[in-house]
Amino acid sequence: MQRKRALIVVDIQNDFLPGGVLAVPSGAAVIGKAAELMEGAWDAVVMTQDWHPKDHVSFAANNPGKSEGDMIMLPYGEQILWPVHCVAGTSGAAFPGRLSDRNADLIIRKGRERGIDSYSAFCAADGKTLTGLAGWLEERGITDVYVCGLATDFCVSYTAADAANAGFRTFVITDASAAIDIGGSLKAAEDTWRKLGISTVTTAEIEY
Ligand code: VGL
Ligand code: ZN
Repeated sequence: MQRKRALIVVDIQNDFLPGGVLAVPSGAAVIGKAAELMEGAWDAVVMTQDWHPKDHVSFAANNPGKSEGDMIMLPYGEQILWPVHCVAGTSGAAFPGRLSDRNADLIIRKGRERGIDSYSAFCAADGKTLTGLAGWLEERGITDVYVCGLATDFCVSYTAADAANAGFRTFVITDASAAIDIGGSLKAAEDTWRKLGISTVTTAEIEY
């Protein structure tokens, strides 16, 4: 079988970068790596953007009496509360200037529904609301999915897990990703990758 590879660049947005409201430590280093990857010979390149309405349920400010980092219970399960971030159309939600979307075939915007958070590029946090990305990749004959971006232990990991569960051979590009690492979240992500047969690679190991 001919293998076809897709690159998914997850949430490299100003709010997750130094100076942003939810800056991922060492997030800046991934911009150059991701930009370099996006110049490679992929069969498809997908970017994602966290893209929330102002009144999104995942913002601590929209949950009276709650603070950032608190957990609340929603119909679909536990939800961690974040600072206000990646509000649709703001500069915080934009890609940094150094990361061009020129080579993107598809840009997925997620977290647009007020009451449901969305880490994965494939599916919202309710486990039901699909973005259509699995079908989009399948219809193009993609067999292998490479995921990088921010944050390793949230949106990158959830995207990789859903890719693996959808039947794609899945890789996380570690040096083109950076983690938030709260409450053991990076270790939990790595455990999930092992269970699902997700491999890790570095940008230098990818051959075109
Ligand atoms: C993300 C927290 C909240 C991410 C998105 O892109 O990893 N993290 N929303
Ligand atoms: Zn978000």
